[in-house]
Amino acid sequence: MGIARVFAALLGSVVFAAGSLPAAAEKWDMPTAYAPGNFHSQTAVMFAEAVGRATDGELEIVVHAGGSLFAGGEIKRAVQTGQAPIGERLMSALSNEDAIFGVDAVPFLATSYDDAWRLYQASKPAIVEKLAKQGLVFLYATPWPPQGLYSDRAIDDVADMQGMRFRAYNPATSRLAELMGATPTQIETAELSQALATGVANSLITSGATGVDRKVWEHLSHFYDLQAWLPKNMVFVNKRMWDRLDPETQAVVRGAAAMAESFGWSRSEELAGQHLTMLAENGMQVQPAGAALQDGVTSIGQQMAEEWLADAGASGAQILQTFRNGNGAAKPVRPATLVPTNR
Ligand code: PCA
Repeated sequence: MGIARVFAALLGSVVFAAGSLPAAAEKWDMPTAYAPGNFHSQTAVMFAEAVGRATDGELEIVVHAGGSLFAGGEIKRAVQTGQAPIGERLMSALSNEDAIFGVDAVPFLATSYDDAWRLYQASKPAIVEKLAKQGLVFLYATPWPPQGLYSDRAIDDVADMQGMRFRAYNPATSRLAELMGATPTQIETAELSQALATGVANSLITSGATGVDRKVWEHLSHFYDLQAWLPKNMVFVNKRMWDRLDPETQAVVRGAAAMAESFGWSRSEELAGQHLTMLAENGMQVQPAGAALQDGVTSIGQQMAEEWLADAGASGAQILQTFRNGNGAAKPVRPATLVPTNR
């Protein structure tokens, strides 16, 4: 497809290191949790291909999407313990380990791609440092499209969520469900269709991307475009495995990661509207949240922002200050050559 060609064209920038390779060929399995067709998974595959080409196959990264190698909830630990050298995980799913990981799932803190990028830049040093302490090397992070509310009935107000069975994907979505009076259950996307089919859940907050990946229109009827936050997936490497790479190969991996990140951010933004169109084409009522619902979730969001700050302490306050001062570089403009040629 066009995207792959575009990515290949960019390889020139990392091929410089191809003359200097690791001593012996390495194969790295890369577990990820989301559908093979999802743009995060596709970005990971392109990243892997870029590394493979630029190292002439000396470092081969094989993506295992859809939780096929490790379920989403197991990936971080698998990489930390060296069962997998590299992996991708939803950052905010780890907020029980450190509130810093939950910075991008605070409702209504950063709701546009530009703000999400600035929040990312403001929080990145703390995230990188936290992962380093856990024996992990951070590579790149890309956002899911803005989060909205799905349900099997009309929801006009937060009160309508009372007693709903709510699918959560991280501690913040569980907390949000509780504050709305719903009952949360933590479910990975790989299990989402089944949970909806069996009635384990009848509502959730997620992106249009996940709604499309899991064909939620088979079970749910309404989508409210809250645009509440843009959570990120992040890719990290086991430090011991990283240290086995020579500096040139590390530079290749970093270069491919930077390209993957820039591509992932652009692709997410491009797809956001298309996903909502697909939900509507498949019979869902796709609409902005009504004022009462939007206001209700916003005030819950304010409470959650205060709770997050209390958990995240001085480091969280520093991140918010940097973000609110408008610091953090502006989002990179996608190079013209990255525009997909298939549309
Ligand atoms: N999809 C993932 C996380 C956020 C998103 O948009 C999920 O639903 O698990």
